[in-house]
Amino acid sequence: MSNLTEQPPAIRLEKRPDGVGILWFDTPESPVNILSSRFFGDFAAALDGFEADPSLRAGVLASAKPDSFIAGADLKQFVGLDAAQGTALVTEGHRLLDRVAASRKPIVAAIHGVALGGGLEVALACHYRVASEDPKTQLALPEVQLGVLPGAGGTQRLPALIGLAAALPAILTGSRFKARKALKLGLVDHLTSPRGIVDVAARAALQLAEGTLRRKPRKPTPLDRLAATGPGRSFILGQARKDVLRKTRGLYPAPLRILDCIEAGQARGFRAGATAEQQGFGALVGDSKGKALIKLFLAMTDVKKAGEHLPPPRRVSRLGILGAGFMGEGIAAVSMSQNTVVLKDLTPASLGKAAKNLDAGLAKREKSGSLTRLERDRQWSNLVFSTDTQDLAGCELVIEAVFEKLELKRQILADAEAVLHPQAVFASNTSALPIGRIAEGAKHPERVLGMHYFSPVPKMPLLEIIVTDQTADWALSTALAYGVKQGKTCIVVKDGPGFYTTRILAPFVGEAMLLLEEGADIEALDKALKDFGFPVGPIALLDEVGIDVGAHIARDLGAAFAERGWKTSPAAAKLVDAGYCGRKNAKGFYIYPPEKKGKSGKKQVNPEVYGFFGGPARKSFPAAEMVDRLALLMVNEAVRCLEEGILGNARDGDLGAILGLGFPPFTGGPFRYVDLVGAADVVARMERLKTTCGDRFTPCAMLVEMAREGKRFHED
Ligand code: T1G
Repeated sequence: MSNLTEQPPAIRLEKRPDGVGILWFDTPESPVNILSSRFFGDFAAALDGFEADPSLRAGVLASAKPDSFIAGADLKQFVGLDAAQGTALVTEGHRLLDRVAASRKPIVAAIHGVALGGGLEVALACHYRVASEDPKTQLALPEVQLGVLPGAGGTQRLPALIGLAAALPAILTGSRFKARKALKLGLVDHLTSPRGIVDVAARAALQLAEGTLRRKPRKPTPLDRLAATGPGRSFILGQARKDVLRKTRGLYPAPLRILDCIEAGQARGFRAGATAEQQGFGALVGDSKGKALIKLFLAMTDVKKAGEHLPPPRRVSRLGILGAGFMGEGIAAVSMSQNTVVLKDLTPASLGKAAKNLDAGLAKREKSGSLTRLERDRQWSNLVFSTDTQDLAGCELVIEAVFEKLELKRQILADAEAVLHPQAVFASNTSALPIGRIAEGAKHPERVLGMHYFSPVPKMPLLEIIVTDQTADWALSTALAYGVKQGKTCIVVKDGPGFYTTRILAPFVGEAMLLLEEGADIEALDKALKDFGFPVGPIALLDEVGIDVGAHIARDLGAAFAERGWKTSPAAAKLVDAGYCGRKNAKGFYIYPPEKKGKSGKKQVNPEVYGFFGGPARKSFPAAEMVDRLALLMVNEAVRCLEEGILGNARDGDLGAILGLGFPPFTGGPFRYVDLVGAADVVARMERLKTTCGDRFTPCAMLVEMAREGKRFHED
């Protein structure tokens, strides 16, 4: 990385003979344009040149990067900021963009590729926006997902441009808009092809300067008319606030701050809104929750490079998937855009069901405009449905997703090895069976590893890749590269009972069972963990995953870790014997009312299950105790996985727990949580529980050492 003085400016001004000045964004030494503090100086200088030059009548903001406009503010810079520094940074951003907005010479944004966060705010300050009709072009204000808010005018300019009703969900969810949708919303004014976009923008800029082009006013919607009245506006903002509190349980300050900014601007004008934004941004970027979410994003991009030290991956042009059940079908859904997918199962019936669901998924995406008809047909034509193992020939990667039976998986591997090239990778999607045991007897154990996806596969971002001490680096490299291509965040862990994710989830769910045995109430228990920040309570989670799966894992892992005082409630096994598998057979801890208009009604506790936990009489437990008993067991087991080398580093541990198991993202994950509250505090709370609940709350050696020496898992 050369030092700043040697680097070329991040923005340069090109003066065209037609009187248009092109301001080219080109962040040095970065694949994407990012708005760092250095950017401000360069932008101001370029604007000075543009404004001062009488030969220039209009301007265009464009990116010199191949496929991205601007990816927003420099998130790496945010990590070290306190509240005052955060406010100062965005106040300078406001000053710059106010210059753009106030420029007497019209400035047009030429948007090809992503325009995210501050990148979209730069475009919002312009007088006209031209975008390329290309799948790479995506516009969004994703700041809320990072625990902050749009700090460069977005909370004011977006509602002004597309109306309050359309802007609220866009800013409160951070959802991305493709070009056609952006045009429909009035977020951009004109679509064109990527190639000539700068010339099209230049022409528009000159027409604006000559007054021969005006932005077409957006046709107000009924909600816009409602929002145009004081009472209507308060109603809309009030509803939005209720919605945010219901969804976030008040655990995420950013969306509430966003509403404060919008309200201030709507009620007292742009300047008041802008000031609220600058203060709000500072408060959020200085807060531990904002920092944890920004570090989570940086960890997710960082882990993409995890395979750099490995041999080059084999390109996968043909993927085999064994088992067309819910998981197999989901893996096909995230792979069929990449290459040929051979989905194999025993019977045409099970293949037919998967085919129907995959086709319905494609149709839904075409209907939502996220997929063209052409692209839909292309992906469908990549699917091969087969009952013949011979069709696996030529696959560079095969993933099995059949029932969790060791003997069955070994047989499947043997059958596949009979037709696969020795350099083809065989992966198991088992969630707990040790990979080494599946590979016993394999002709080429070096090609065997685990690729543990999470349900539902298209939605869950994590892929846990498990290696045995025999797995070859080329096999790992191939699986890792393919997981990233599927859009997954991949962590690599060592083989062992339950690997990392299932191993830390088992004591968490196991403790919930023990609490029910001690008389805890199902709803109170689930509510306590959701109030702590988990998206789903442990009992509802067990109903979703399957009580049979939970009982299976509890038995296997219980045996593996019994010597450490792991205590397993026999109730789950008894429930399974009595036919309770959870939501999948509508016989579980909750009763789920039938869906109405695609919406599922409020579930009710199934009182029958209390018969397996000492009867209907329940007693209340302090929420904090229930949270500690479950969350601290998960945290302790996570640290133990690092101690034993199952995990390579704390970053992967945090990613795995958040993206795979829903550990509260605003804590940063189990390791950052320990850093946040202090290892000494965690050890003290565990020691207290050990005296009342038993040895399973013995803090692991690494945690005790961290507490003794005041160490942290993360330097930043
Ligand atoms: N800041 C710093 N680095 C960034 C960055 C950013 N905003 N975006 C990307 N990078 C780096 C990334 O770390 C990696 O670096 C390299 O670029 C390639 O990224 C004031 C407050 C743009 C869609 O949330 O979604 O603006 O590892 O591997 O898969 O209101 O990155 O090579 O050293 O991800 O092609 C809002 C975040 C900021 C967008 C590209 N912006 N970025 O994806 O490549 S908040 C975002 C992305 C803000 C203002 C506020 C993606 C991408 P390295 P990559 P990719």
